[in-house]
Amino acid sequence: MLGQFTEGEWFTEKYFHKNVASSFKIKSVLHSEKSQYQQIDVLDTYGIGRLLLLDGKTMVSHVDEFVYHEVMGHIPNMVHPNAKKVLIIGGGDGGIVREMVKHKNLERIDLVEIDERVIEVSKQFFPECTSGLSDPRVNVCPCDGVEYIKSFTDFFDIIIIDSTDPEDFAAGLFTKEFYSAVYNALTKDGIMMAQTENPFYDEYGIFNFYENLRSSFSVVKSFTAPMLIYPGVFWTFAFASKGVLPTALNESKLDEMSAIEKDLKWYNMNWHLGAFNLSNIHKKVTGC
Ligand code: AG3
Repeated sequence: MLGQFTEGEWFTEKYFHKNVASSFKIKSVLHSEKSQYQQIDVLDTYGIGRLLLLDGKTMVSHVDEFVYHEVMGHIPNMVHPNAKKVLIIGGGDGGIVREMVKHKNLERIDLVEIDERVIEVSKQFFPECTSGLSDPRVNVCPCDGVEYIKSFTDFFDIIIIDSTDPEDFAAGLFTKEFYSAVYNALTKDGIMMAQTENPFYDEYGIFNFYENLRSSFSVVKSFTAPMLIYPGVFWTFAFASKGVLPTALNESKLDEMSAIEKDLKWYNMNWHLGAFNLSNIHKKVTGC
């Protein structure tokens, strides 16, 4: 036993007002600590390999991390006409940076994670996620993204909000004020991406995040990709921009992406083009 978990028992995340749950059988407990911001645990599990938990919520597992990180990393790069500067807020596990560094046109990638311990624990237990952090274009800043972004105007081409659920210190990453600061920090062709929870359970009132996005951005779209370890699996993501459309692929990137996508496990350009056709429940809950 380490922290609150014991080998051979089950880790359970309860959600949707704690009336529904997902469970994973624990093979061993690799790490457990309380940082300044949250409880951080790493479990090895029988079904899904290593699992990173923040405050008892599933964040990253070997079985599906590539889905989340590939879609967040490649969609904006494939439609931005000429991206050079990227900001990732949250995402201390490094998974999105790993996908970003595959794009040669990027010159600067800032990773702003409020909890430095998430970065260190990820380096130790999820080295396949953090491999991009040593790229010379990457600057890691252990600080508050909400404050960081306020000092930039018309600067980043792509901003990714890789947050946890909209509770506690992450709640500020889903507000009108924050999205307006993101808008100001973006260049004229700028694109913002964010994770936006599960529309079936709609525990946090997803429509509001999308309304908040629409109060700043003229293009606000949504798509889904399965995240096996997140509540209810059916996971949604937002794409917002000042005019760039999510399905207008940048022709000058087609050859590079054809080469990159050969080694990806989820993303390919045909999937990308279809991803923005939404089911009725998804349209209704997001207003997209
Ligand atoms: N971001 C977490 C998404 C929300 C998960 N919610 C939950 N388990 N209740 C993951 C960071 C991956 N880079």
